Amino acid sequence: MTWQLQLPRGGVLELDRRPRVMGVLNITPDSFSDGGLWLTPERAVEHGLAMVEAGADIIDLGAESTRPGGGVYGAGARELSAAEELERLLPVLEALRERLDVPISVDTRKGEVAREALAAGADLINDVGGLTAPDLVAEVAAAGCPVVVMHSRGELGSMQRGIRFEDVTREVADELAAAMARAGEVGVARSQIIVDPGIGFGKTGRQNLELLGDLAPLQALGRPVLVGASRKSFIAEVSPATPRERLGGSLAAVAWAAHQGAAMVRVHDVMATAQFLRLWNAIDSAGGST
Ligand code: HH2
Repeated sequence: MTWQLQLPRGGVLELDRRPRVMGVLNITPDSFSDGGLWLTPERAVEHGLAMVEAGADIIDLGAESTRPGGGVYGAGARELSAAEELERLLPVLEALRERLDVPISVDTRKGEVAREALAAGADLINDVGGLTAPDLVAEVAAAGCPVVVMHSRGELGSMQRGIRFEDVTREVADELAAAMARAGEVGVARSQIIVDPGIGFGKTGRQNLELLGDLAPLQALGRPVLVGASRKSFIAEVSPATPRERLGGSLAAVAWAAHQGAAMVRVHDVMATAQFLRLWNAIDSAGGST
């Protein structure tokens, strides 16, 4: 199975069931694992270039943390105005665009930020709101760009409280299907959508594990699947560790994603993940029967 997503600047993002590496670049003071590290534009650009050098196929740029509140992450992230988000984002995006050929995705929940980012050379929009914000959906439809539709329920500030799923894999897939259908009605082409189960967004640790262990209902939607489990706290629930000590657990999640044919993994540790996947693929090509 291969997918060809049309990029707004021309060209195609080709995906298949061997995961591409999406490197996380958070230009935020408050992200849970790398907040504050790449806050100056110079350091952010340097880190973006280094991730591509280390094997990233795509860079995901985020200027607003989406850390959920009400649970393991304390009070959660502070919500930014579109102007504040753009002020952080644009200098880094513009500098990276000049120097990078790989697709650049922008992680935002705001239509205005999506519009300005696409005008400044972003290739796709990563929406952790799951296409629920009408202004963002309208911008994505107007641009015709690829979009990551991540599953989440409720508001970031409260989504870790009162979590209820009867059958998490089935319900996440059904809710993503409904989001795609709603977006389709206002002009977002299904052929431009990447789906994401939203690991850590309004789910318990156990539910995150169940989602990672069974991507089949998501694959059945017929769209490429992106998995973002890197350094998340459910890893520490199984094996206690600080965010930066969670590489082993993050790679276990990448292994399960690769085994089930995910098209992309969103990670902080690009070099280790790229090496892991190269070996995975080499063993597979040599006749491994996983
Ligand atoms: N997770 C985070 C942010 N954006 N986007 C997608 N598509 N999938 C994810 O799983 C996902 C995401 C949270 O991780 P991070 O960016 O490291 O932290 P923060 O939100 O605190 O900036």
